[in-house]
Amino acid sequence: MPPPFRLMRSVRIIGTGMTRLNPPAGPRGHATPTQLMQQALQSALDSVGLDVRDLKGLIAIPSLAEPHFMEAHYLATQIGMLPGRSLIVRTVDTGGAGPVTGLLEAKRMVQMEGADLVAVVAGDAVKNLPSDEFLRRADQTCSHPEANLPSPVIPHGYDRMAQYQMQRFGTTREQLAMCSALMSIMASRHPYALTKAPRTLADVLGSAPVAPVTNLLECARRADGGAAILVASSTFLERKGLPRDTGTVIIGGGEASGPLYPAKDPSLITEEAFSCEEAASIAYEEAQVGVKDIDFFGLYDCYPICLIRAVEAVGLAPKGRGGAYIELKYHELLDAMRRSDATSFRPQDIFPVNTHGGLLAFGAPWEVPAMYNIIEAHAQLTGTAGPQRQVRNARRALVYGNGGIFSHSSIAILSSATAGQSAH
Ligand code: MLC
Repeated sequence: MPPPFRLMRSVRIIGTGMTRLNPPAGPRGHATPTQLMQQALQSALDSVGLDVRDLKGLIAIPSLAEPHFMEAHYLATQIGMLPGRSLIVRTVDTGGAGPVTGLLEAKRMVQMEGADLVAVVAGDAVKNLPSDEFLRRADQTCSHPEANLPSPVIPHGYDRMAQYQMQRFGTTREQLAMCSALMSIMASRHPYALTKAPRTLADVLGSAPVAPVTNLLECARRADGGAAILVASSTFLERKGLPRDTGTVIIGGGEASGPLYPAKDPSLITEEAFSCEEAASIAYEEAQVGVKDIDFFGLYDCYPICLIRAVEAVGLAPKGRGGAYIELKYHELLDAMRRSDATSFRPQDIFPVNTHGGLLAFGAPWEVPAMYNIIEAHAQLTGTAGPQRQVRNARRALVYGNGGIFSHSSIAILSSATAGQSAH
């Protein structure tokens, strides 16, 4: 007799795991990216009492410190998931957008390929690469004679986009720097964040120059770390006897692509170079929600211009006004900080964005950090972010990953299992 037909009601994140950032060296030295991936995956599986043998799919994001041919196959073989039957593993490379692309791909694998439990895993150890080796590898990624970007190539690439924003929309140098100060306030409230104390605008503007309008404290904070998320169908939950309201539901997603490197000069850059707005509109449309329905935003912020373009793309600020919006929120936060004590200060009420501190302040292990946006969103939607960071009544979240230099944007919209969206 065929098994009874069961409607798959939703696809959801059911567990997350992460290593500490910059974990101390063990007896055999610092953990490799593969070891960080394995530790994070194990902690995600442990969080819901599952085992590697429960996995039907695996998506891995390649690392910079120790890249492997077919990263997902390498990892799946290492952990004993392969060889096996009816398993599917894939490597996803959309740069820093990888974790969100991976999340959306995992949803498709659950819906279309019958893989009812899929892990998305990333890990890297770029902090422990010597600076010159890190730069040699990082410079190669987006370098091209046509782009004419000096080393460090990536900071200079984003700097050029920031100069475009300043020339075209009047964004100020201070507004760019405020992004870093804002993120440091958020990070100071997360126990795992590398940045432990808020920094001032003067700290940011006084840090070492890296490119014409970019200083050291405005660069993604290089780190080692691993992170993993588990994506499952509602039927998997039923089969395993897990509660029906476990996790957060993936209710929509969108992706869009831009060029790998910017035009030679800020005056030659056009709006098509940014892919975030398009990805956001696709995601909103699929989820049938708008910006007002979102309670928490996990926005990619490798450099200030990325955060400024993100607040515009998701609709928190009109086009061209992202810098002004950041300035407003920065001053509101400073006022609230002055007026309150450590327990009554709730920055998340004013700015429910990156409550963990983002790439600028939490820490950025190369292509891993969008994982932290997803993990923080999951914590917010399951009400487990803790009193320092919890957004009140968080029901829906938007997470954004960006790869290259605005070269790929992936956005997912998540809903708490109790927000009445389980029909998606
Ligand atoms: C660096 N430091 C910071 C910081 N950035 N501290 C606080 N906040 C930040 N945001 C600290 C470091 O921890 C270190 O302190 C010190 O400053 C020097 O940093 P460094 O990295 O060791 O210096 P150096 O080797 O000279 O390199 C500087 C740099 C490099 C700016 C060239 O850090 C860099 O390239 N960073 C950006 C990395 C990057 O581009 N990531 C990808 C983003 S793009 P201490 O105490 O530890 O010595 C993206 C898209 C994609 O995300 O697809 O990937």
